[in-house]
Amino acid sequence: MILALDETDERKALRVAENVQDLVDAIKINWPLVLSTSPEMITRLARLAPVICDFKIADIPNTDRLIVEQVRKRGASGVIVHAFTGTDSLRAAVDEAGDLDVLVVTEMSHPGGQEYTAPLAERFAAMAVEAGAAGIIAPATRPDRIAKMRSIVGDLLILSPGVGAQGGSAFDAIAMGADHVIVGRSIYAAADPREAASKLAEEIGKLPRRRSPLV
Ligand code: NUP
Repeated sequence: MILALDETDERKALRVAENVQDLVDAIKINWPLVLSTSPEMITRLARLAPVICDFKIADIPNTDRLIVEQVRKRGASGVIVHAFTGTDSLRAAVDEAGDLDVLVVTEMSHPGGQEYTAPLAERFAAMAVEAGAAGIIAPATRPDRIAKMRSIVGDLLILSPGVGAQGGSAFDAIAMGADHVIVGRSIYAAADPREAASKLAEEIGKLPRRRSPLV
């Protein structure tokens, strides 16, 4: 399970991270937390757990490369990149990544994800394999699509957001082939984040684990 820490209050964010760090495989951070605090947050959180920077990088190869370099230097373990910018951009990100896991967005979990990302998701997944990415992001809100993506990406990591607040089930996502679920509001906005994380861990703990923990 991966915590999506979109909490914009720095103290609360750190409190939640410290509270659940032993229950999660990684902490994913996105623009809300980085912009409300500072990029230094990447390094601070990396002392607690592996950090995935969900910056959804989507630019020309040179800019992608420069962003990945900064993420890597700050101590992150993974970075999320879009595929729609094309093979050259994706390859530039992977080439710069080194030990950093590049995770490629396929089909997005929200309803709008069905408009533009879903029709191209199979191609994005194949691009991730060809570019040498570490894994993909696939929607827990549509678990059948996780199974489809698994048939394309083989052993690559599949991380699935959309659990809880967006309506998806952690159990179903893992049962359909995800390696990790990504959970934000259902944990960090819960009255008791640790209890919420424990319940989810218990739910998915009933399933056989496909692989060892992330990074
Ligand atoms: O398709 C995606 N859906 C999604 O929700 C790709 C993502 N990276 N995310 C991210 O996962 C989203 O930006 C947020 O950080 C997290 C889900 O949060 P929540 O809905 O569990 O609060």
